[in-house]
Amino acid sequence: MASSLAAPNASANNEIHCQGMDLDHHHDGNVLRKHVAFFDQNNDGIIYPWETFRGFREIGCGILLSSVAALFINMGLSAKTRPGKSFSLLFPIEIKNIQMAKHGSDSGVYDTEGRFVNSKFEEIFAKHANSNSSALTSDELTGLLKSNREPKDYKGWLASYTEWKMLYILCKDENGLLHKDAVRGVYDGSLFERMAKMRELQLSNKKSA
Ligand SMILES: [Ca+2]
Repeated sequence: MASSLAAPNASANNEIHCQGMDLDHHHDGNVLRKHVAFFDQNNDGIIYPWETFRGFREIGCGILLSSVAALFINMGLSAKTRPGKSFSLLFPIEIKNIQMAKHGSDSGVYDTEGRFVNSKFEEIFAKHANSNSSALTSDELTGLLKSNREPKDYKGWLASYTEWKMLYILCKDENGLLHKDAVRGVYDGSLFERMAKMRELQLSNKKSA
């Protein structure tokens, strides 16, 4: 589903968004929080569905996909990040507790405290990037997802599948490769900022053209 929704918005210049970045590598602190902080538009530590929606729009996703993502993510994660608090129909996600919303069948690149585990990150490419050591093909990505699956963890399977496939669609280059730098930038959140800036630039160029 994600592919059919996102495809019309995936521009031919995707590789410009995602590659050739000299990223600052964070080895300490809660990198998982940095990963999601982009979506907290007003920096109040809470992500509401409309902020998730705007974040997805800013990185180039269509209205329908952004709506589905916002509902899916906020409804799925809100309660997990608000331990001891009553249910809220506004589905807020509290960033300080985001590590509590980690799902199973993932790559283990975030540990239980939300820290970045470089060895697990390197393992993804050591094990699965066979045709090109610093990038994944679509088939290699499918292999990665299958090998991460924990038995009967269907929610984790779906969450991982959705995240990785969306990333692939948005960031693959013209040869269908998902580059290591782009994946690293997703883990620490820096890629989202760059994609949003690139998109802003492209839109203003279009207007002035
Ligand atoms: Ca907010």
